[in-house]
Amino acid sequence: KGLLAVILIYKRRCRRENEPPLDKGYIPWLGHALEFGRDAAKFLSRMKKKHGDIFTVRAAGRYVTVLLDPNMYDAVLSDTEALDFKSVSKVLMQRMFSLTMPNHDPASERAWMKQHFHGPSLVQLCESMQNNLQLVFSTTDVAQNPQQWSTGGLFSFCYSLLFRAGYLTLFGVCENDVTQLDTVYEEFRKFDGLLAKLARQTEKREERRMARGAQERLWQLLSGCGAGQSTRALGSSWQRSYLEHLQSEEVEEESQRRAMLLQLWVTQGNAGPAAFWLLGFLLTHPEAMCAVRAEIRSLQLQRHPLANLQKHTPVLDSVLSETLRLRAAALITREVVQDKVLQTGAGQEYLLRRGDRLCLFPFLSPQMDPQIHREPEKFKYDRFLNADGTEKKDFFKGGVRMKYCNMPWGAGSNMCVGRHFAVSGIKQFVYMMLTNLDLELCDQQSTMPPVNPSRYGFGMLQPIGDLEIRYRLKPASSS
Ligand code: HEM
Ligand code: U51
Ligand code: U51
Repeated sequence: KGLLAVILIYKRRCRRENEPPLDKGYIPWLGHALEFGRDAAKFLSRMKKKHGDIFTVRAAGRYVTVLLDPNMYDAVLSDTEALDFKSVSKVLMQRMFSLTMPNHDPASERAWMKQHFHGPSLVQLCESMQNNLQLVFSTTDVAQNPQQWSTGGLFSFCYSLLFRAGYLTLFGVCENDVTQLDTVYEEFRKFDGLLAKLARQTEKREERRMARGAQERLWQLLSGCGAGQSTRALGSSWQRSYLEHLQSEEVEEESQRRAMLLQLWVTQGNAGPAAFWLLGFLLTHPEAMCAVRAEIRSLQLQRHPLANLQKHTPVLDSVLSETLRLRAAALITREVVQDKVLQTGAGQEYLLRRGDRLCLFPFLSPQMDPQIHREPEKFKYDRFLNADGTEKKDFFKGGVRMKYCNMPWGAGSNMCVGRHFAVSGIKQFVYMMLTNLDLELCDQQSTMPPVNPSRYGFGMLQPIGDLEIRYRLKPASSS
């Protein structure tokens, strides 16, 4: 009877005056949820064609208003009164990480993160990351058998190296036990592979069992060297500081343990995949590879200290921006906690209803918008370069200059806190691989593997399959 009432209530919803076009789909309650989850990019571009830059869809009992006009993103994201991040992240934390934190305050968490990932601490973290990348690289087969070619998948190669180095930097291992890294990486990949399903609650029973098992083992591995959770036993000062932060918020002990896995995903889940796409694009676009190698050679001739590497690589920066434009695809979701009026540039007004959700998807616009970027599906390494070699920042849509032509980090008050750390790590890694390795495709004809469409929404995309590469240490003289 309750169910019937719920169905009747949902059935009654219809578009009111001044509300965005409403598209409920044919399936009761579920609406468009399946199509949304299977391939959000495809689904949302279909809806965009049908309805324009703003519309409301039903997905699993929820009404989600989707906004795809980048000129409105700022105004929307700055209204944290009416649009709430907390309730959405609460649901996701529970589903993905089995984590509840009743006193959790995203604002103070953000402030705490900033202390570490901005300013002087950032410089230290980046240095430590550089050292750990070198350390991790030196333990690979290829570094230990000079002259000998190794083969393998580029995705695994990038993800495992960046993950291990990042893990050493932020979490650390017990008594220099580097074998722990292999275990953590393996369990993390199992878990990471199931995250999208957990978030949508579409996992099969067997998958649920696997995910929870990996979670359990990761909680254990992350909980420090000693038996109990004493802060002293933890491997790194960042992790200790995080624990103290949680304790100051009176998060209970079990949740403290579980929150470590959330942080592991937040800090390590994106850089590896980003580095994969970047190197993959270079390997499949020889003119881009040439341009990057030329830039590196000129840096070496000028004997730039590594610290300057961050500032003097316009070509590599453009390649990275282009990679993120094509493969960074977070879905920015907020809960509407007060009725709200949205104003379009054209002067039109749309009502948002309290209790609905609002989603922005910068991947569709500005990133893949053909009115802003010509041939948007194509990788063009110099898309973000001016003719004089400086960074290109002017992009137009219908004659109007765009404030945002690329939004891999989101925008406004919740913009990615870790973006400088991520960029630094990716650039260090790419530089290290290109200067230390002979790196080539196993099959010169191979193309980039396709994107896994079920991961739209979760940050950096991942491939289905991998790109087979061959690599060996460069003879010392030629590096
Ligand atoms: C938030 C993307 C790497 C930490 C975000 C958001 C995006 C994003 C789009 C905004 C979410 C929203 O507004 O709903 C990326 C991409 C990365 C990356 C593309 C790598 C290529 C990292 C790293 C860290 C990190 C390495 C940590 C060291 C965070 C945190 C937030 C966030 C803590 C939440 C900020 C807040 O709630 O105010 N990220 N990120 N991210 N990111 Fe990243
Ligand atoms: O939200 C539910 O209860 C299930 C809805 C399942 C269908 C789509 C999920 C989408 C839509 C838009 N509803 N909220 C947004 C959700 C996207 C989730 C991806 C978030 C990834 C977050 C990673 C931290
Ligand atoms: O629904 C949203 O608005 C969040 C979608 C965000 C998707 C990807 C952004 C992630 C990844 C890891 N990139 N940077 C980190 C960012 C995580 C943000 C913390 C959100 C907490 C969600 C709890 C599951």
